[in-house]
Amino acid sequence: MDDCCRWCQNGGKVAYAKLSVPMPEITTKPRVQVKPQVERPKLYKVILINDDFTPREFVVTVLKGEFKLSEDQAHRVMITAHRRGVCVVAVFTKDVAETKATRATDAGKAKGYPLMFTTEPEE
Ligand code: TYC
Repeated sequence: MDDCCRWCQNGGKVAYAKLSVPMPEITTKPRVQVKPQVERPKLYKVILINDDFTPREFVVTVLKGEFKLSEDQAHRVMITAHRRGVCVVAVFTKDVAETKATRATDAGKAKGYPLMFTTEPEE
């Protein structure tokens, strides 16, 4: 007859404790909506502004060079700005829009023209 220990009174039998107790399965629902890991970058419009001095052909050349528009697309954008005062050229991420607007404006400045491109966030 084996004694378990001097504190046990189990009639001489050794008592073995179960060592691993199974955990109850608990599922929890997140209290707040999980934010998606990737987000679409905010887009910015590059806007061409009309003036009375820059030659039409120069505006078309800048639009083709900086924004990769075809002759036809560049002419349409130029004539829209000429008639209405402004025209959206294209949309890009913030950095790209600002860089292109600055480069295109500087191209006019280098020739002494007041040609102007600005950027604004899309709705
Ligand atoms: N209005 C200019 C002209 O008549 C041409 C022009 C068009 C200039 C569009 C700027 O964004 C512009 N020579």
